[in-house]
Amino acid sequence: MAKKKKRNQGIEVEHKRSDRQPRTPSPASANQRMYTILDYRLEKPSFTVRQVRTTDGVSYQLTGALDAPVPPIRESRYLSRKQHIEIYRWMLLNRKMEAALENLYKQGKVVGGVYFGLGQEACSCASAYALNKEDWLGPMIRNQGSMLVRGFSARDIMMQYMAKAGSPTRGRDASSHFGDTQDRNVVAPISTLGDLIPVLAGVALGARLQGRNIAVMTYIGDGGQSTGVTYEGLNFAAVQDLGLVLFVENNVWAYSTPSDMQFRVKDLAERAIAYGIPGVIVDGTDPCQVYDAAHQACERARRGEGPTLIEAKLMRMKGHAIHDAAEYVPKPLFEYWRKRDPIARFEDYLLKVRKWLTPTENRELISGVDQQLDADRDFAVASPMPEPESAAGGVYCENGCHEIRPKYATPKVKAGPAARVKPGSKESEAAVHLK
Ligand SMILES: Cc1ncc(C[n+]2csc(CCOP(=O)(O)OP(=O)(O)O)c2C)c(N)n1
Ligand SMILES: [Mg+2]
Repeated sequence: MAKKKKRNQGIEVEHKRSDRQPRTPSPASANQRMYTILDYRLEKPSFTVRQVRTTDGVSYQLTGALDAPVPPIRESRYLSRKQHIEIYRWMLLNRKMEAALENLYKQGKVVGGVYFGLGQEACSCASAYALNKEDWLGPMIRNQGSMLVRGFSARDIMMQYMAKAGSPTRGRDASSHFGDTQDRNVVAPISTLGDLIPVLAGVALGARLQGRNIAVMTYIGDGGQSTGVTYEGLNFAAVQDLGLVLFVENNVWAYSTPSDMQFRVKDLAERAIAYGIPGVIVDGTDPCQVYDAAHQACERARRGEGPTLIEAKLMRMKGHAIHDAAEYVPKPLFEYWRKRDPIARFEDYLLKVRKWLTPTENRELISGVDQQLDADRDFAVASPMPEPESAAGGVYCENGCHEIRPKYATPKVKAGPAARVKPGSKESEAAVHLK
């Protein structure tokens, strides 16, 4: 009975720890329920982006306190000095690798587009850093930092974007749709938004059936969380007490739709109340807050107590992908978040506040990252493309041993607008057979 009570009040559980917040005042009436959401932030940004319809289309109007002082980094309760520096290095590698990818794209070496996590490095890197080896990760396309932390190299990611023969998918995909279910416990990103949530819940269920509780971490955006499958997956994890750690990366934009057009709750962490699970808010530009929340959620997952929803507030500092110049974003919003840059603030924290890195050590660390990236980029650029004849193999199975026979072989009519085919003509008969 006592256990049941604790479970049903899951949202309260986190507050019994050392960062206890003032008790919620008694409800004014017995009919009124009160819920609390743990909020780690040292600053609560207050701005709104509203869509304004004009005769030419739409634009976005920004209002709010944009000159607020930049918040400090919140001291971590768990991370050692060494771990701080490791996370800082991952964040640098994440950013510099994406800058290198942008250059490769501009040199025409990338096949397809490039997706960036600029401004989101703290969230990607510090969250994945909280996972143990036997836990699982399901990154989204912007979480390239998480993939680095989980053991993929910048070389793997660059080769993948260039569709090289030696890339993780051997040239079968040209962005980050790759994982490793054998060694690194990484489910490949799924572009259908929200679908990773039930998949990761399933991974946790699979582990449970083998007698283990593990943490399974995945991400969803402020836009993607609107999908039905997000509800289904998270609700399933909640009722089954599966160890899902869901980061809702609220980066203000879903492509060109501002979050104000996406949901009406004040904070997306409030959604946790409806699932009956803990909801936490962190400043997604502060790696210490991200790590601490992720660590607590992972520990809860490993204890078999169920999922946690962590909303990370941050900003997508580029367009949706390289083809999107993000012209629709009001410029002062970029200014506001640039002052809250996760890497510059963490660097400042390590050098000036904690004094855990001297300027010389920092320069050495940065040049080590640069050297590693240069070597990875040169290797990736020089490596060969796959042989065209190999294209059909290794798509549906790892070894490429399954022959895929084309059902209809070479088209008998030239592809072209269907309207041009005259009804009743020979070509139209062939077109019917081709369907
Ligand atoms: C189910 C589904 N609907 C639509 C899309 C097309 N789509 C790809 S990314 C995107 C916007 C995603 O925004 P958000 O979830 O906020 O993530 P962010 O890009 O900000 O990281 C959309 C609509 C999709 N991939 N899947
Ligand atoms: Mg978004």
